[in-house]
Amino acid sequence: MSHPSFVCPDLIRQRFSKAMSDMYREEVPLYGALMELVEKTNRHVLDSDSQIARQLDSTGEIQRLDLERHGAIRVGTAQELATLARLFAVMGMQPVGYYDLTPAGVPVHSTAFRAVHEGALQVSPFRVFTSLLRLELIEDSRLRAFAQSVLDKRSIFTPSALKLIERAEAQGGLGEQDAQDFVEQALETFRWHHNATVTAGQYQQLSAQHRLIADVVAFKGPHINHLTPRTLDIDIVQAQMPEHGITPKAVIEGPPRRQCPILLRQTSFKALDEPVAFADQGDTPGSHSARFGEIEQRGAALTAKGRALYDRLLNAARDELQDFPNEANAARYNALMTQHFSEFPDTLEGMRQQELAYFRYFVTEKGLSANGLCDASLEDLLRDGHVRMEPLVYEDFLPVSAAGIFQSNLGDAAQTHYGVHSNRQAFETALGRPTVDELGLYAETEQRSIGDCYLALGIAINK
Ligand code: OOG
Ligand code: NI
Repeated sequence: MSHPSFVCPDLIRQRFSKAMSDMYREEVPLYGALMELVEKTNRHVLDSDSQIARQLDSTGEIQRLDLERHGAIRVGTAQELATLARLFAVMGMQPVGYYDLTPAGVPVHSTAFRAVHEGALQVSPFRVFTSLLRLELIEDSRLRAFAQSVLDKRSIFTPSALKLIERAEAQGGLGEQDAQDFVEQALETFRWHHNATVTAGQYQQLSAQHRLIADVVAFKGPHINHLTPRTLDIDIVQAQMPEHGITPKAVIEGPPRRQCPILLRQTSFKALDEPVAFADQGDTPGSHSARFGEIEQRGAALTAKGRALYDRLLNAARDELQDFPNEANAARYNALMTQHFSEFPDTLEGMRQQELAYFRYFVTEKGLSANGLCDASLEDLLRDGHVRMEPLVYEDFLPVSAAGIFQSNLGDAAQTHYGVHSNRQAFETALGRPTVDELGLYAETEQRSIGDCYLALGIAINK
């Protein structure tokens, strides 16, 4: 039992997510413009589609929609990653999933820090996609040693943040004043730094190896590189971005548009060129681009079987395209995706019957007033309208999409091929703990909702 005067970690996360959004809005005004466009679109969808409005209302998602966002950061060393895991743990966030981006030519592997229980996600679904640079992929051993020495010298956490993390671990939580200080101090880690820690020449060398390496190594800390609001209709936002002075990437990543959205669809606008001061250049501004904007639309979480089908159809469409999606082939890519995904059932019932997605079940009024249900199966309850279902929201990320988002910001010139294999074990060693299996979390949430229905209807759970 945690101490009664401790602030609930979910509330610390909620406050932190708001503080991060306020900071980013101030630093990157285009993020504010994107937020406004997303809010307007969401209002339009809710006003014009009563079914979506009803669905979001019944799952409670309507209350978290405006709070919902994810961010992304990139770190350079095992120690930075392990300390971040401790910092996020203070806010009730655990590393969920392992994403290897090297097959797509991006020298990082990643996880997403997020809340794991549906109750906690409801308070704040804030997630941070966190990548660890794989320095071992720098071929030039002198440059590798240089990068390592620069990273070893920096400390990305304030002394007070470290103290508060230790206190939270020792006490099992933080009181009100400590929680406020923690949010303020933790925010410092993610702030943009105008001053680079390397000279212009060193920056060029790192950047020539891979632009991402320069982004991680040349600065004081892992600046948040985007914050992504959740939209209810990504195609509308993509189409309207240019009118709002925002240029989107060529294609929307993830599955095509469907009646029943699945997984995650994402689009972004290109990273901005921003002035920075290199260590040897005094006031002569250099420039660096890292920060961009992104929006996402979330759909149903898929089971392992559903995910395998998704991966197969995505690969088939991409194989047929024979190229990375880009401006020139965008229309063909979209057509191929729609064509291949026609094989994926596009009704909730179809997805449930084929066990492609996870669901949450709710007792209906009719169920509550019915008698003699003690022998009913879930099938019976659904058929007779005693229970209804909504898909579980996908709370995670997609490696192919993430690589597409990275690439669109690095420029096509950055397409490198690495011969190495994914190394979850090395990542988890760096992290200091295993990553959580996301499918297990969805399965538990689904089971809990079935258990709640049985309880409400007086059905023995182990029948
Ligand atoms: C992360 C890119 C991936 C997503 O939403 O898939 C990502 C990064 O650029 O650091 O944010
Ligand atoms: Ni993102």
